[in-house]
Amino acid sequence: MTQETVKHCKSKAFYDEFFRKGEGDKQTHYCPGCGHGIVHKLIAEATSDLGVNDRVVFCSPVGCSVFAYYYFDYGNIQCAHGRAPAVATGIRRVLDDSIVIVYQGDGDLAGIGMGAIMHAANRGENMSVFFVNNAIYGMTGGQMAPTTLIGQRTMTSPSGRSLGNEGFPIGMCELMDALKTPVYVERVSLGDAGRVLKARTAIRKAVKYQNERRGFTFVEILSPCPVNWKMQPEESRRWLMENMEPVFPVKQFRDRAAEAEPRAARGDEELSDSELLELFSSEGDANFHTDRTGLSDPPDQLVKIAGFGGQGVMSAGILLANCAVCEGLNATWIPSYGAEMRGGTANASVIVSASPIGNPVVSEPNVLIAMNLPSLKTFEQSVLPSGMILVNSSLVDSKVGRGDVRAFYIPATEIANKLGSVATANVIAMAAYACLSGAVSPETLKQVIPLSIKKKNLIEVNLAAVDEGVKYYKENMAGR
Ligand SMILES: Cc1ncc(C[n+]2csc(CCOP(=O)(O)OP(=O)(O)O)c2C)c(N)n1
Ligand code: SF4
Repeated sequence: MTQETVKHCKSKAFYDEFFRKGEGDKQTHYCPGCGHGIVHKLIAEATSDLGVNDRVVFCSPVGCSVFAYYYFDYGNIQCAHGRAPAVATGIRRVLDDSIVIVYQGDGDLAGIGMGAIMHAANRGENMSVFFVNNAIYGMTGGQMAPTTLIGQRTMTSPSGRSLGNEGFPIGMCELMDALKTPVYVERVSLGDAGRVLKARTAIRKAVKYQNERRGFTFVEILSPCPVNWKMQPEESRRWLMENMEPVFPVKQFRDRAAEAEPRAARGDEELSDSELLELFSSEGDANFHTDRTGLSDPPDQLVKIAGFGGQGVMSAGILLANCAVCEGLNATWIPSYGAEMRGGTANASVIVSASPIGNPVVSEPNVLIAMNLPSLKTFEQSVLPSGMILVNSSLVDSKVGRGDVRAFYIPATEIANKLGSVATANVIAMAAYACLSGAVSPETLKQVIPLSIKKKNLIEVNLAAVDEGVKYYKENMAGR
């Protein structure tokens, strides 16, 4: 009788070697007896066996598994605490072929990230979530988590979690099961070898269903944290089975994969550029492109438009971005609001470029449009040398202090008042900027305004504001 050889080998999803800084550079960073390592292994085996390793984007949490990227030969994104499901949503929707793995602890998922996970589940995002529940905040030294058991002692519940003060531990699978959308929800345990095998099956299913585009899958894994539970590894396994499992029943809550229609590939739902513009404009008919034939591409415009709330800096930014898109350029716009609803400071960052834009953040603008004094003071020093600063001189009585930038002044609020609508100061400044920079043409501004402005009775005055801005440019700035 020949004896079958059992060969244990490293999953292809793991790096051949991992390097950590300092002492212990060849050991994993997990404590002896920790469950994270086992979960890593089960995930690695699942993706390897399904042949999807090169498509995996692993969304790491903040928690002990923050360093997951040391071990996996996957794409990895380190997500802000609790936000992995939101990050994963973005990845999954943009990289249609990706396999997105969300890996979170109980503090991360059920504490700070409760909103993100519930909404991702409710939307039915096609992703696999692995929720490692060790009933405590491991990384930060053992504080109480949403899943800490009644009576369990932690750093922040030294006399034990109390029902009266902190309520019951939260059952995440039970919450998932209350939603209509998730396709697969199961709770497993790492209490002993048999349970680990069941966890293996559950993890495989979750990845497989995602690969088949079935929808949202959620596996909660009850996992020991011997160090913060202040136990030896073996004792922690027993404690897990005897104390955690009665509170968090180990079972399959649902498996609706067979009935779930595979999600459509991304291309089927995509909108065309003109449909997108239509969607974001008030009226609709945005199906035009200004002809840039014969015009050279403008240099990249990194624009900061700043003023107080109510001055229309956000809408000026949107206007500029829409104009750029209509001219066949690329554009991004991101708002930044002060805490006040009105009267506070606000600024919009806009990038206009003939090339694809990788990062919409404008920390060093080459154009600053300062609609009030605090904006000039805040952003003047951030402008790149040789950049441009356009100041609303109606509200800013000081001059630009820097000698290495081009400074222009326009009494935008005064001109707007003469037109009968102070709210058009933003458009007047924008028209002057368009002339100064050549980034977009004033004609495009006039085409986009009727689409951007919701109140129809304000269209005429805003079109007149473009003319006024151009006029002021010609009379006072041209040729400088
Ligand atoms: C915004 C923010 N708040 C708080 C923290 C501190 N913090 C780091 S990890 C963590 C909790 C980790 O616990 P858990 O998610 O259960 O993972 P574990 O370490 O047990 O695997 C907290 C509160 C942080 N890094 N960022
Ligand atoms: S503190 Fe707990 S969860 Fe973190 S590595 Fe150690 S045993 Fe694992």
